[in-house]
Amino acid sequence: MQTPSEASRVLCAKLRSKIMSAEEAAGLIPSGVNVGMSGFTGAGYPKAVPSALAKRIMDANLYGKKFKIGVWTGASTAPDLDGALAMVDGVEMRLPYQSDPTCRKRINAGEMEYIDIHLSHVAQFVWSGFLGQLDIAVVEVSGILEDGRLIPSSSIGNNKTWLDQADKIILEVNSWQNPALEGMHDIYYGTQLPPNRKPIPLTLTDDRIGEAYLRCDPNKVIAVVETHSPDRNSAFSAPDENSRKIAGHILEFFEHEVKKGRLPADLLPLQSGVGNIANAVMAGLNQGPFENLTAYTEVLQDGMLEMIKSGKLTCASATAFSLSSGALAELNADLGRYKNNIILRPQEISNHPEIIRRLGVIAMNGMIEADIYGNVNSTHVMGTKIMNGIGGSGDFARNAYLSIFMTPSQAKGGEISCIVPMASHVDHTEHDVQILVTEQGLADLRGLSPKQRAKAIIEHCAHPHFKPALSDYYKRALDHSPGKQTPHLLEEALSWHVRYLRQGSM
Ligand code: 0RQ
Repeated sequence: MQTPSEASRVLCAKLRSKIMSAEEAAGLIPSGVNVGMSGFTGAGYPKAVPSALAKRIMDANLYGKKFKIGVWTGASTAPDLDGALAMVDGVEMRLPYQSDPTCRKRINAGEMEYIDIHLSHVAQFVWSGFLGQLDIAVVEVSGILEDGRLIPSSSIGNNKTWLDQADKIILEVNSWQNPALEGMHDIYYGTQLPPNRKPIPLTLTDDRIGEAYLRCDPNKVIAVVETHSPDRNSAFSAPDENSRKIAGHILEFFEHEVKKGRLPADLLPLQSGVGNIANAVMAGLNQGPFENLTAYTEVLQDGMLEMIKSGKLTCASATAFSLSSGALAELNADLGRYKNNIILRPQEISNHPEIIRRLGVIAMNGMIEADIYGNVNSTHVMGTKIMNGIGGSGDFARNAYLSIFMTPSQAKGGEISCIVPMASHVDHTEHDVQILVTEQGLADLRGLSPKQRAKAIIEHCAHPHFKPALSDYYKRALDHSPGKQTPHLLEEALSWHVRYLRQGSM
């Protein structure tokens, strides 16, 4: 046990008595358990216990002992969690999302099991027992109140569920996190399982429907670890030519929809995926004509912060931050001001289908490839290798008012066409994809049949280098396909991928 420092943020006497080192806390996690860790896109993940556990696993391995755990999180974490545990081959099962290079390598080598789950599904899967027992929660918080309630950190993710469902709890109290985070969160405790489920009373992006603190049974807490470490930064490059063109097509489309009366002048709540293209769209909106915008999304990136600063975005609801070091420093320097505009919620609420449908969210997400009919692959390179995971893209795409997917038209220096005859893996079916955008243009697929979609996608989205071959495939499919609803030449449909795997070019 350790004595708390004078500036300790652990104000609850019962929990103060459980303060110990990360190594001691890691010693309480045995092999074979399922551990629910905090963390979402590099924000609010535990900074000390996972690394200490990785060290312990490495020591066990040296003595020839197998030591593996199940790791459940909100979404992606950081090298000192996913990276450290994957490095020592300490993860038996990973869910529901990762973006770590070492983790990805293990998964694609068949050394780590991975379940890629819609982020809104995770909590209810655990409440319902679909994933087995959650043994231990390891959750970062930014403080503990005298009565034992927890001040959440820079992400909420699945923390409410982990604290509620786990048999035992380890808390990391990170004094690096800004104390002004207190009051920014909205934790809704009204969710029920069917048949007792009630409507979620959230009708506007900035509605607060819950509490500012996480509840926690102090009797379940087996360790409290004090840390002082920054969140992982998400580096962003300045928008490149392609990202700017994609953003331009989307802005033009919004203006057209407003003119047609299909979108209000202040648009509808925006959801934006992670990555440079998403950030470029936000940068475009920040320069554009739209005012009084709101965001109902899962991660808050640099672009959205800029829009809050400029006054274009009046409210952003999310479950986590995902900021570059510069933006993070800026946020922390003035968090009190941003607090009026930002609400962090549990991911089962930030990504809830009922709310996304009710608010009429405009969903904008990245993709790996789309086929000529608009089926989208967000997760698997060449159909078999995982990149990251579906994340929240499916929660938003299926339930959005407008579902937009975007990508440069080519990858790997032009060797790969991101528009292919048949998607090598499908995360979002043609039914969930309304608008496709590349730097070449935008295909509005609403109200089009599969054959009409194919023509629009090839014409507006394909790169000129691949357009003739795609048109030729489609024409021959139209002539020779046994069914004319969604024409394909099955023996040829995936030949582009096979060619790339064999020759390094599609
Ligand atoms: O590879 O890293 O080796 O250079 O894929 O591609 O163009 O940098 O795009 O960073 O926006 O990521 C779909 C992966 C796009 C992301 C995906 C290669 C390319 C590069 C990355 P390198 P870019 P982005 C909310 C929503 C699912 C989760 C989601 C994603 C790398 O958007 O993970 O939407 N989405 N969540 O070279 C082979 C192709 C390729 C390709 C690109 N057709 N074939 N490789 N690449 N296209 C957030 C959360 O859920 C938390």
